Amino acid sequence: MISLVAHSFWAPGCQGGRRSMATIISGIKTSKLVRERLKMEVDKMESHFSGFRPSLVVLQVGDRDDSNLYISSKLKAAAEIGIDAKHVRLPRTATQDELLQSIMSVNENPSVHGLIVQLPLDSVSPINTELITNAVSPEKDVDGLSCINAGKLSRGDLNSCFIPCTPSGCMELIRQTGVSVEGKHAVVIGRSKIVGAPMHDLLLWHHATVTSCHSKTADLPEQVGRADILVVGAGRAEMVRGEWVKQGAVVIDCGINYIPDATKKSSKRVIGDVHYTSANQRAGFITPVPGGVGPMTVAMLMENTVQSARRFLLKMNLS
Ligand code: NAP
Ligand code: LUD
Repeated sequence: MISLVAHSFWAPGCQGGRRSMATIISGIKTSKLVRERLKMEVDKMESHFSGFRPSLVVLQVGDRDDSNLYISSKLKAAAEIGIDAKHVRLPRTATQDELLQSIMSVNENPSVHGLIVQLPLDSVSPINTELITNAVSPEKDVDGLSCINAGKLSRGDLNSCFIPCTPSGCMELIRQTGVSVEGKHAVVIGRSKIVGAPMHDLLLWHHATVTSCHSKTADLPEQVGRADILVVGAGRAEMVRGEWVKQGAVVIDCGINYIPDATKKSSKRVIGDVHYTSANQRAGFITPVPGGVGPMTVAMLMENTVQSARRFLLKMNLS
């Protein structure tokens, strides 16, 4: 395995002398490696199966700035790899029935292998998000958010499901550290369907002992202090303080929080859920924000789409 972790410098000024800072796990480098590998595979598919390409549809309702940014990264990655990606945007006035109709038409189109509905839905009419994520055919659910895929993951049936992209990207980053997950104590902060819950399941089935924390957890600093591997997805800017972190831990920060910054052209910048500078002095490995988990989410969506295309070829008896 090629290690893409970058050793940072020694920090002066700590009491008792110099203290080692954490090794930074680069999501930019790791995601590039994944995308390069996928491009080679897609090139092969194309030449073996007369122009066949994996295909992805990204459905969006409305026009949120953050969704627009994430979707444009997904379309760019797809184009580079050779995945045929289509962006379908419904207006904010779209109804639940209209969105369901769009999903059904993609479900029924055999030339599309992957379908995601970018969340949150930016709609003026009431839409049941759970109903929407479950309307996506499980065979095309490359976000892994349907009950069928989530259920398989929770039972450890990892090879027959789609694993949600952010937790899958986190596992890839943990793999980069060379730290084995088996037998470790992992702590996950957050229990959402897209980050925390599937992250718990993935770590569990990679044989960690897992503690799930959430907004009602009474003793968060204490729980964090027990983690050999810490994954944070709470949506609370810099909530996890460096002092809580166990010396040498692997710290994976999924948080994406926009804060005002007058020095930026956009007047804002993005920070994580972990207080990076203090955690950097305790952790063994740490992901930055930006440049950590975010680019991996995009790369793992590409991975799932190629996997879906692979399964399609197998089903057609073509591969
Ligand atoms: P979410 O649906 O709002 O879930 C947040 C979770 O964190 C909930 O389970 C909540 O607990 C828990 N939580 C909130 N405040 C807490 C606190 N003070 N202490 C302990 N737990 C707390 O958010 P999400 O969709 O999972 O996203 C989480 C973060 O990850 C956000 O910053 C989001 O932008 C980011 N994200 C990043 C990526 C990426 O690719 N980098 C992908 C997805 C999400 P309860 O269940 O009790 O409410
Ligand atoms: N909905 C996602 N909603 C939001 N950051 C993403 C994301 C790329 N159905 C569905 O794409 O997987 C999803 N499926 N999500 N997200 C968040 C979540 C969804 C978040 C960040 C990034 C995708 C990303 O590339 C960069 C980084 O962290 O370096 C740039 C961050 C910035 O704003 O500058």
